[in-house]
Amino acid sequence: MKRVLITGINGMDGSHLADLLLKKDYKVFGMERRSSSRNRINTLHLEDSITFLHGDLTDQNSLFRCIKESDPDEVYNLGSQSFVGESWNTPEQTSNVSGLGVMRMLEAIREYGKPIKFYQASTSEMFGKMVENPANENTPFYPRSPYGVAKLYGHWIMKNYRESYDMFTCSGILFNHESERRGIEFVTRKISDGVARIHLGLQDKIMLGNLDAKRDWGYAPDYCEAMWLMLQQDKPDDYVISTGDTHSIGEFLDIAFDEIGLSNWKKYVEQDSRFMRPAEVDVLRGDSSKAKEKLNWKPETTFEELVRKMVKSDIKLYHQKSVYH
Ligand code: NAP
Ligand code: G4F
Repeated sequence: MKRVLITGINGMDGSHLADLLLKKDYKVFGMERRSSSRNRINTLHLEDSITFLHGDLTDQNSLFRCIKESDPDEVYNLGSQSFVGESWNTPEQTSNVSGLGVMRMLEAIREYGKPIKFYQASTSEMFGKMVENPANENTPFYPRSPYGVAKLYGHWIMKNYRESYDMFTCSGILFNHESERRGIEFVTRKISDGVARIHLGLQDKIMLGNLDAKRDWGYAPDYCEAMWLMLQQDKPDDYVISTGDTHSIGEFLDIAFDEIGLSNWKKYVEQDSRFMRPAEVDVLRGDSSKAKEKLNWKPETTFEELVRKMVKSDIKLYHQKSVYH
């Protein structure tokens, strides 16, 4: 039985990846940070099937210990301060976790000595102000936020450890992917939750920032399959994972409101300067031909299916709560 350590286990991707690897018969260890109130909304269903370990990407010794206790064949480093907007408020913390944290985990693996395969969660935010559209593995980077810059350090240090120490390290340059488990502050979940609340009479308006932004949105469980495939190859490499299509926030709103039978979302959406960013990534679109060819991977879930799934799930969640809040 293969053993795996996943950082960021309670996040969206961490929980979906654990679901996938349990199905593939892995022994799963999930690293979480200590918190004053437990945050296992996404992993409650996994409490009896995986082992939780306490560790923090800013604490080197905790990573040594997590590696030792899990003795993994594969490590998926999904832990990160992953909210781009927040990275301007906490640039130092973001750089420490999402940048230096990668180096610390690589050091822990290197010191342990066993040939562990390593996956780094890189991001399309590294392309930022896209110099080529769609972007592929050879497109130059141009990050536009402290988060994007931190992730670029993580990406390069991963590559450097591959070249310096012959380690099996891979990077998935994943474009935006979403699911029913997405954090509530990200625009897609903010919309699906807001639409559910409007449908149930709990809210009148959704306050948003830049409505002109366009993203290449895919479905998180499809993307977790790609992460796993990368570590099953003979040689380590980096891959862009994307749908190849880009959609505006307006298009997301069209489908989300259509799901509750409303055609004119403009009556329910207001722009609010609090949600504007100091520097914006206007558009993202990826070319995942390499993943298609080498990993035999392609996205299964369409944009429309994704939006409808998220709205349906949020309506269901409110129905399941005895008291709406
Ligand atoms: P997410 O839901 O925000 O999950 C991130 C996880 O990282 C959370 O469980 C969080 O734990 C954990 N974390 C934060 N700080 C940490 C620290 N100091 N030490 C250890 N763990 C820490 O993010 P996601 O959407 O699943 O994304 C997974 C990874 O892929 C992230 O690295 C993200 O940057 C990257 N990525 C995401 C996308 C996307 O569209 N979703 C695209 C490209 C790349 P707490 O719950 O304790 O905060
Ligand atoms: O949903 P978002 O916050 O995601 P963003 O910034 O694209 O980052 C996500 O995807 C990256 C991959 O490309 C990941 F690396 C990263 O960890 C994260 O998962 O914002 C999407 C767009 C932005 O242009 C933002 O300005 O939506 C725009 N937006 C407009 N109104 C809003 C809002 N974003 C948020 N979060 N909230 C708003 O009210």
